[in-house]
Amino acid sequence: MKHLKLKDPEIFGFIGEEIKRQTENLELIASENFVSRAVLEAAGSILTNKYAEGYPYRWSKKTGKANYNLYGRYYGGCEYVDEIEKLAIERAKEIFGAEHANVQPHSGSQANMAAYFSLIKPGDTVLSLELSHGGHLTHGHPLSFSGALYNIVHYGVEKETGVFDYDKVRKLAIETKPKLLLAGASAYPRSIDFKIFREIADEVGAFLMVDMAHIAGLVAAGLHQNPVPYADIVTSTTHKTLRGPRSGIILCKEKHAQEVDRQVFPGIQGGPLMHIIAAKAVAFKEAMSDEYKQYQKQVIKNADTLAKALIDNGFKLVSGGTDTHLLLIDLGTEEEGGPSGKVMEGALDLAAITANKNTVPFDTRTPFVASGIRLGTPAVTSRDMKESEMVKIAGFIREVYDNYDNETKLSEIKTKVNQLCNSFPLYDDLIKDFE
Ligand code: DSN
Repeated sequence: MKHLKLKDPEIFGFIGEEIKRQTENLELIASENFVSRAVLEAAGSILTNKYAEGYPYRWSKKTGKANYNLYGRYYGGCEYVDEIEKLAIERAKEIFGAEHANVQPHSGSQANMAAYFSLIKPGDTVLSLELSHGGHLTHGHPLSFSGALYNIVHYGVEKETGVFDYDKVRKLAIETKPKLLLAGASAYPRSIDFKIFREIADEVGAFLMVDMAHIAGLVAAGLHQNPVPYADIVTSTTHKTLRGPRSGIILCKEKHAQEVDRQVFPGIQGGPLMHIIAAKAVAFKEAMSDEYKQYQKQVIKNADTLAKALIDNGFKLVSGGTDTHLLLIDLGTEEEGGPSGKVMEGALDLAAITANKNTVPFDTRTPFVASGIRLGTPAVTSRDMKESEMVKIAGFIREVYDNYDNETKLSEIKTKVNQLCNSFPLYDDLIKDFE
């Protein structure tokens, strides 16, 4: 980092502060993770200099297939980035058993936009999970392109159980006849049965799209049902459980492949981020290893242990626990007293615990205040924390809850949290650049 330090000490300084924050604080945001040094090196490489609009193949008019022997770029000098993108594509296909992979989406939102544009037309009906029940902005929120362009109908979870009643989803699908049924969530702690979603889609003649952003790493390790065999199109981010760089990906059936490619480029995006595609390829290689499978098993074990320990500490969890990497504390209504999600998030921050406020199903507070805290174990597991640390973390969270308006106490908890983090080193050699 010597060049950055010299040329731009302000940015250098803030990166230094951020690395300190990431290493000394307890990262419990369910959608965040720590990438490997190899992924980081690829993401920070000279590949950022290269324009490569197009694809490392062309769709052959004769066979209707993608042909790696036909030049598909709009710029010269792509011979090496072609090889990189091909590796990313082939590895993604192998991991998830997909017929086609587009590794160019810059983000999950852009992947979702390309999926919608490939399958349906503005004004068509989409049936998806309500945001406050665990869905996502791009699954039809009025402020997102998805809500603005399509006729959105939502299904939700059951008040008593916090999980889907698939029969109710089916009934709603029969009543509303969506063109697109969307499965996938950003705050749903339980596993999802994509086979049932496929059956419902078939019953009403809808396409099935799955956004597996949160669970992609678990799917890659064979620890969650794989949506790829069931869905027309599967989208994902690559930086959550999957532990790659901040980006997106689309997997689909061959019959949708050309249209998906067209929608990503030139439909939505321009030049692909080749440094990030290289980092995705590296992450995909890591995802094929035994070590990665062990890591994902530990993510789930840790989430389960954290859930049980939180319950032992008196917390209520949406759906009573988790099957995945994610859990959702229900802090109760305003009338019941206690901190809101917003207040609890702030108190956790003061204790060096990073998490996010989240609405819970049937929340009576606004999303900006919210009645829940969403937690996840991918990041703490990447720094090698195990079950005994999860029990300690649940204890810290209880202490924060009991002292949410006591800054002195929160500062004492912070010291203990920092100590715990310091005994699980992260990016040690990188930190040296900033000392
Ligand atoms: N913002 C992501 C999450 O935290 O789940 C979803 O895009």
